[in-house]
Amino acid sequence: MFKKIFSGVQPTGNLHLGNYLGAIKNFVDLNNDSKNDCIFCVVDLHAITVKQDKDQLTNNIRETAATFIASGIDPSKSIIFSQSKVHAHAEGSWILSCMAPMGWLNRMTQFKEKAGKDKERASVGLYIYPILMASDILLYDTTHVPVGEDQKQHLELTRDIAQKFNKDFDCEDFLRVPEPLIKKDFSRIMSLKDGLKKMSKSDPSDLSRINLTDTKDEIINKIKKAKTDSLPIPNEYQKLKDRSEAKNLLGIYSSISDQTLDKTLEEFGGKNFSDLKSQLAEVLSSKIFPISDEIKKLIKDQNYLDKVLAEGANKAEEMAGKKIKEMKKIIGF
Ligand code: AQP
Repeated sequence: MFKKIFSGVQPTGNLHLGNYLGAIKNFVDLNNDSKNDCIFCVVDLHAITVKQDKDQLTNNIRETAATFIASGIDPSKSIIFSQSKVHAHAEGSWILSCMAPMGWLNRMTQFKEKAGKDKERASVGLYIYPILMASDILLYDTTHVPVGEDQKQHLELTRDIAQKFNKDFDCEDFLRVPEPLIKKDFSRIMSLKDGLKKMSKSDPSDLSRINLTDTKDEIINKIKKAKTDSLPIPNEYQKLKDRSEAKNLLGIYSSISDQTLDKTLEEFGGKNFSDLKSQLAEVLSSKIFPISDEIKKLIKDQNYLDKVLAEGANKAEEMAGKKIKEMKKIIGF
C-alpha cells in the first residue's frame, strides 16, 4: 500500500537514543520501502517555543539533518527540509488555530509537563505547538505519521482538527485524516537515571541519555552507571512489574537488537545486571558509534547539508504552497 509519510524532529540538540529508537529508526525503514513517499522535517519553528541560542540553533538544524542522513535516510529518496523555510506551515497553523477549540488544547499533557508549575510564563507558542504540528502533517496529505508514543495525543488532535475543518467548510476529505505509526513495543524509551521519566534532550543530566554523538567510552560509562535494582533479571515479562529501570534496559536491548522482549528475557533471565549491561554497551556502541562517526563527518560539510535542506525546501514548498492556496480558497480568502 502506498504511504505518504511525514514526521519531524526538533533541532534542540542532544538527539538521543529515544529519538532514534522511537522515531528515526522507523523513518529509515519507511525510507527504504520504495512504495512510500517520505518527508522528514527539521521542525525549527517548534524548537523556538522554548528559548534557543541563535548560533546553537543554526548548528542544531544542520546537525539534525546530518543525523537523518547518518542514520540511513537517503536525501535522493526522501525530502529533508527545515520547517521555517516553507511559509505555509506557519500560515496553516494560524488558520487551524482559528478552528481548534481551546478545550481540545487544554487537554494536551505535553504542555502541562513542559510548562510545569509556572504555566503563566510558558510561551503561547508552546501552548499551540500541537496546532503547528497538525499544520505540518495536513499540508502534505500525509497518510501515516511515524512518531514515538509521547506524540500520540498530538496526533489524535491532528485527526480531530482535520475532521472539524472538513465539516466546518463542507469539504469532505479535503484534509486527509492521518494514521499514527507508533511502534507497538519500546515506543517510549525512559531515562537511564529514572525509569519513570522519558529519555529527553532537555534532561539536565547527560547521564540520563545516550546521545547519538556519544563516543564508545561515553556509551559504556553511561550504561555502567544506569540505574537498576537489586533483584536478578526475571525470565517472564509479568515479573518486570514495578521494575521500570529493568524493563527499560531490557527494552532498549531488545529494540536495538531487533528482537522480542521474550527473547531477551530468555537470554538474560536469572543473570545479573552486570551481564546485561556489558552486552548492552557492546551492542549500543556497535550500532550507535557508526552513526555518531558519520554525523561528525557530515557536520563538517556545511555546504552539502545546506544544499540538501535547500533542495528539500523547494520540493516541500511546491506541495505545501499548493495545499495552502486551496485551503485559503475554501475559507473565502
Ligand atoms: N524517550 C523517547 N522515547 C521514544 N521516542 C521519543 N521521542 C522523543 N523522545 C522519545 C520521539 O522522537 C521524535 C522527535 O522528538 P522531538 O525532538 O521533536 O521532541 P520531543 O518528543 O519533545 O523530544 P525530547 O527529547 O523530549 O525533547 P525535549 O527534551 O526538548 O522536550 C518524536 O517522534 C518523539 O515521539
